[in-house]
Amino acid sequence: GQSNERCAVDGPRKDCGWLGINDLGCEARGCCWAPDYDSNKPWCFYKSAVASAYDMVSVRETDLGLEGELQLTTSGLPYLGHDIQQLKLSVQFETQGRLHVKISDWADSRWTVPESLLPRPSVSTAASDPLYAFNYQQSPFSFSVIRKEDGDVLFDTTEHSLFFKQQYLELSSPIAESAALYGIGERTRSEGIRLQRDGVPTTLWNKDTAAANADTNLYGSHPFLMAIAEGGNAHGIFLLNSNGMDVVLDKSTISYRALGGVLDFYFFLGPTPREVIQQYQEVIGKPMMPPGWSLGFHQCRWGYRNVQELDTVIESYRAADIPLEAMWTDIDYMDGYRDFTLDKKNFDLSQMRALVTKLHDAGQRWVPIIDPGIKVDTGYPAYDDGIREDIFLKDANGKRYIGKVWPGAVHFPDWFHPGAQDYWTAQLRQFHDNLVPFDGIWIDMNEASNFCQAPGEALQSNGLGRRGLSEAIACSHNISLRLNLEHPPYRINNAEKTAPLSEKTIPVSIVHHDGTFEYDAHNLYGFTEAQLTHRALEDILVERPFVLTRSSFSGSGQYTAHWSGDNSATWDDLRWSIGSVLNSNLFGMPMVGADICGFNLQTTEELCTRWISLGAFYPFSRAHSDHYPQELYLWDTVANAARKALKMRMRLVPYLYTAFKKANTEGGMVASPLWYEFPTDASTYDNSRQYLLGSGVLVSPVLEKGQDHVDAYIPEGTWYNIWDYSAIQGPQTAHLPCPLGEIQVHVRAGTIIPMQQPANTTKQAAAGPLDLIVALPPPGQGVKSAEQNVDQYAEGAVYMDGGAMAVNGPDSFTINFEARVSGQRGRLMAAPTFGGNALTAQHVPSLGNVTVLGVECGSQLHDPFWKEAATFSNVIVAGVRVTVNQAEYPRSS
Ligand code: MIG
Repeated sequence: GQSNERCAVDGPRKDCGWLGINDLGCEARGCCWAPDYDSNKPWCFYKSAVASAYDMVSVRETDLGLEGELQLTTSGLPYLGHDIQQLKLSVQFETQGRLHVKISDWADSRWTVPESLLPRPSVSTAASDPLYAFNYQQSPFSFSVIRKEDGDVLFDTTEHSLFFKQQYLELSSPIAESAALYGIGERTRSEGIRLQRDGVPTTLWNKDTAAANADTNLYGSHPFLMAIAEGGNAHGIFLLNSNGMDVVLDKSTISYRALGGVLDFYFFLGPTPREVIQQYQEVIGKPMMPPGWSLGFHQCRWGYRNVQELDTVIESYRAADIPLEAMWTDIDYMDGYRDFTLDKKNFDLSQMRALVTKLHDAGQRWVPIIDPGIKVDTGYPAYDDGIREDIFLKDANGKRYIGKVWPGAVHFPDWFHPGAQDYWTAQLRQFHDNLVPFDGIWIDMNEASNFCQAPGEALQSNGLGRRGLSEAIACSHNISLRLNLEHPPYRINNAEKTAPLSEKTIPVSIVHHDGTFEYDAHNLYGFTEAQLTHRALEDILVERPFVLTRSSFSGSGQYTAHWSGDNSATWDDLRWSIGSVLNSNLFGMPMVGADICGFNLQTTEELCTRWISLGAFYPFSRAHSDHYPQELYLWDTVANAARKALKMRMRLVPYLYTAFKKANTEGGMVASPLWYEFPTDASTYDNSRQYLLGSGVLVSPVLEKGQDHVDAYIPEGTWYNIWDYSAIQGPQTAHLPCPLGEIQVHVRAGTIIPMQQPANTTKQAAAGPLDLIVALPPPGQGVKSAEQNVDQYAEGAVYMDGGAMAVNGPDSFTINFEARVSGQRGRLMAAPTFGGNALTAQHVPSLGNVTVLGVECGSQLHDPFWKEAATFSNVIVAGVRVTVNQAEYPRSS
């Protein structure tokens, strides 16, 4: 027993407590207590018996790799519970860049993320020439993953214990101190997206904590890590496990500590960051293709009081000539916060219909919010249907769980119930078909958030029920006192408190219809809701679905857009928003934005001005606030900035849409950190102040009060200011002027950017011709073409599909553009491919202005130089317009 041993205060400490444990609690665990104010060493730590080991007692080769049996030989950390004696190791060489290493219980009876929710890629033969080697030792069992090319050890458990207990799994590996690490969220990263190696656990446990709280667990869980080694080789590690967990990174080690499930690891060998993301998305699914309209600008506020107020906002945007694609409505529209209903007085049915008709007639959209909690209220159809179909979550005694959210007492749908999809689709359908035809759905509070403070807390459900019966409803009592679920022996660092896992959410002792414990599936609640909502909209709408979710898990990006949650109107939050947008992209949810101008607190004119200049270039661009009126037309400075930035966004919609199509079909990010494109440039690794949209647009905002310049890192190559076309040469850090109302945005030489007209809705914008910016590198620089004698080269593409449901459907087309300059001759080519028949592609726009950057005005301007480029009507060379013919451009009819 460890209790007779002495406490080695100066040695390495293995954490035996949690934040807030005291000397008595610590001693009760038989551990050592030694406060240490100078470092972040644990104060409560084990005396010994800290090792755990297994032997591999048998191993055999399989078609895909190998399978082995592990037997416990050394049991450690008795306080954390009993060990599972016999384990199964399965190693699969799935693809050249992807290795799958799974350690589960021998009987395979433990919780794993259901295939129905996240189908794993099927593999039938082992990769023939993988980029990795997998090595193992039998006694004690350990394994390592090595990059064959250079022998780099990516993961190695040799020096570390393997713990596999009922409620505690642990596996660790060295990770090079020189590696730049990213991922492991969702979390607002106050220090930027590069992970700190400070030993503070990053906790994955979905929680309704405002995003304004930096460096704590938030709404989503993504156990995915990206590492860039010195020299630029990247790899990824994904632990597919939905249980609560801590991931601890210090200078030399990464350690995973999960509260259940199995150790299901995927290793992605890259070697580029883009390839790592693509390999990751082959497992979790590629990002959904957003409908084109969702790339317009969105306005929301919590606190719009009535239809007239919505109408005033819409009209004011029109009057101010600021783009507005979609008007949003928060929970205010509902009748007593009942989902799928309208408040009779302030959001009268016929007035709401008239408003939405008016929006639709103007090419605009309406998106309402839906929360998962269904009000307990007999006579309310969503409640009655749910009772009849028995789809609400129940406690272990078979009683429906009662929680508290905005409507008062609620039941929560059990998304794992086989009837849940039909129930949810039917509710959304009746709302859409019989009440108001929404264009997309915003799902909030799906961690799930629960206001019940204590079991038995009385709920004032808004007065009387519909039938006039008075209700005496209370938060459900703790279903059963499963303390081992509420307070597992190992405490994850949940919201940095000593809170039980169920704090502010559905109790973890709830059992789903299929027997799943909420303990295991908690982190999947928002993911399943998003999946069901997406599928419901596929049935109900004729257009591609648009769902916006707060809570997420690895794989959510296949179904939904995401916003970063409740930020505040502060300069810190403005700055942090870039990291949140980039992390969401890293996690496979590229359609993402932060609440522009800030959600909590009163914004200021200057902050809001800077925020819209930046937010216009978020992949998902929505202004939202907690009751504060901060629509963009309310201040002249903000309105001017909004017009400037949002009109440029509207110009860029074809470019953005094409970037989303690429992510949707090939995998990848849409907004990316600079290292995504420039992985060997170490000066990009700590940059969380700028980002790229697609591979050709660089966004460099001002993020501090009172500044009129931005210090922007300009990566290798030539870059052109998107407004005045001035060129700047990288790599350098440039001190660029950026007065209030402006933002620095650059186009990368080598890129052709498709642009539409600067209208206020995507529909109007798409009605006009397509313009191109052809950004040529200066002669002799950055030539990508394999062809000989090409001095300047640029390429780009545009994908369009008229908003059809299917990607690459019959109405879709892609035009690949290439510009080549050899000596005094230039040529611009457009090569179309049609998803269906060229004749059915009705949406091919005509070509408008083509702006060619990177050629000198003068000798090259005239014949014969642009004769061969002669495909477009108005070609502007170095600012001068020349007329050419349009022979080669595909015409629709
Ligand atoms: O308890 O619906 O993050 O965007 O405005 C707050 C009201 C509930 C939280 C969301 C926020 C939304 C608010 N919701």
